Amino acid sequence: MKVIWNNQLVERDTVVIDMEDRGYQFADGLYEVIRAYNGTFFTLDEHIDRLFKGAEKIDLILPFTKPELKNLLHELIKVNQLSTGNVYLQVTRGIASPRNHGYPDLAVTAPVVTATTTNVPRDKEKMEKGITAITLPDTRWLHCDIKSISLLGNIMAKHEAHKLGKDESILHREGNVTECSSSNLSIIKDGVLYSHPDGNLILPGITKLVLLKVARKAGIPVREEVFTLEQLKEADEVFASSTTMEAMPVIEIDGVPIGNGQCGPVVKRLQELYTSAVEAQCGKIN
Ligand code: PSZ
Repeated sequence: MKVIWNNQLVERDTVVIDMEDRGYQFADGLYEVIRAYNGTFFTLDEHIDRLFKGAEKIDLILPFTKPELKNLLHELIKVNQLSTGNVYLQVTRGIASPRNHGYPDLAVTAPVVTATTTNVPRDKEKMEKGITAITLPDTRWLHCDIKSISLLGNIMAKHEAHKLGKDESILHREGNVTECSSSNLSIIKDGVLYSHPDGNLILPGITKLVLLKVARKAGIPVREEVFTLEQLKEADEVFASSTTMEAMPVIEIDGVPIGNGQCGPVVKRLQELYTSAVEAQCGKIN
C-alpha cells in the first residue's frame, strides 16, 4: 500500500516520522478525512479549502498549492485502488530540534505531510437503525473550528460514551449544545432543522454544509441557531453528521428514546438527498 509522504507516493513501510516532529511533540498540525465513493472523491475542494483556512489560522505555510495537493491525492487513490473509503491526510509543522514552544523559523523547518487510504463501505444498517448518545459538558478549547490533530478533549468525550456502551457524546457549553465528539449535531422540531452556527465552538463540517444545502433546496426550513439540552431532548428527530457517518439518526440520548426510538421521516429524507448529492459527483452508490 502506498501513502503520501511529503510530496511523493511511497510504500507505507518506508515512512519515518521524527520524534521531534512538532505533531508528535505539541500536536502542532492539522488533518482532514475525505471520503471517496466508487473511486471518486466527494467534496474534495471543500475539504482542501478547510485545510488551507486552518493552516492560515495557525500560520502554517502548506508545502503545496491546492492543485498540487489535489493531484497527489488523486494519484494516491488511483494507485491504491480506493473504491469507497476514506483518505486520512495529516500535516504537521515539521521537525524542530531542540524542542521549543515557539514556531520554528520557516527557513529551516518544512511541514511534514502524510496521507493514507482505507476502503470502508457505507454502514447502511447503522444509518437505518441509528446510534445512541450521552450528553457531556464540552471541555474542549475555544478553537474548535480548526481541524487540529490535538484531539484529547474529543477522544476523552468519545471514551465516556463507550464506557457506557453508547456510540457518541453530545457536547454542551452551559446547556447550549455545540456538536459531538467526532460529528456535528442537528435537530428537527416541527419540521424545522436547527444546527449550531459555525464559529469557534464547532468544526464547520463539510457533511453538515452539504446537508443544510440540500435541505434548504428541498424546502426544509433551516435555522443555524444555538439550541439547548432541553430542546435537544424534546426534539422530534436528532441526527449526527460526519464524512464517514453521513446523516446518522440519534435514536436515544442519556438512555431516553428520541421520538419513537427509530429514524424519523425528515432524517430519512435527508439521507436520500445526501445520497443524491454524492451520486451527482461520484455516480450510483449503494
Ligand atoms: O472516521 C471518523 O470517525 C470521522 S471522519 C470525520 C470525523 C470523524 N469527524 C469530523 C467532525 C469532527 O471531528 C467534529 C468534532 N465535528 C464535526 C465533524 C464533521 O465534519 P465533516 O462533516 O467535515 O467530516
